[in-house]
Amino acid sequence: MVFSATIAIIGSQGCGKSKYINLLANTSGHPTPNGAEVNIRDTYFNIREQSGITNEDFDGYIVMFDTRSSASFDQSVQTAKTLLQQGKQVVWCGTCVDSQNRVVQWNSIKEARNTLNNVKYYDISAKSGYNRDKPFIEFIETLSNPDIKHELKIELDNDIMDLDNACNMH
Ligand SMILES: Nc1nc2c(ncn2[C@@H]2O[C@H](COP(=O)(O)OP(=O)(O)O)[C@@H](O)[C@H]2O)c(=O)[nH]1
Ligand SMILES: [Mg+2]
Repeated sequence: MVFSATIAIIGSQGCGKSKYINLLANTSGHPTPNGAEVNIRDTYFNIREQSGITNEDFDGYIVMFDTRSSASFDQSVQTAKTLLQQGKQVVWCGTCVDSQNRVVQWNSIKEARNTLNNVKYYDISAKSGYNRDKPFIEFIETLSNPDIKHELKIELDNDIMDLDNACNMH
């Protein structure tokens, strides 16, 4: 183990937190009563599902919304804003991108991201596994020691979501 981190997954009811946590538990670890313990790239993550911000302090936060719901999106923008104001490490994710019913489009994400310190963003799907590990690789990059940072930076540079290009793809 190189290092370990506690991660909260925060998002509106039904946005897909549990399904994503189950996917991670099944592929990289095991479930816990309110989350999962997983090992990604030799890094141990203790993940906890949360419906909102609490007083509890985590090393990192995945703020999630359902790309099929603008209410879920709006709520996630507020959550991310609050956490960023508190100086927290945040990765923002829109899930269920396998679905044909996407309503939150890239320009909305891009615009909101401008007000969120250009927070890292990933489209994910707990159904297809799309970008499953990316938020965690991001945390390893931002939270871990400089040696690992260098190695992972190269990897992320190669495939991190480029919003300008992604806009053209969607
Ligand atoms: N198509 C699709 N459905 C999903 C995905 N993630 C979650 N769901 C569905 O969305 C619903 C709510 O998911 P859940 O994980 O329980 O949401 P939570 O309340 O945030 O924990 C369930 O019916 C899931 O099967 C996804 O990536 N793709
Ligand atoms: Mg749940």
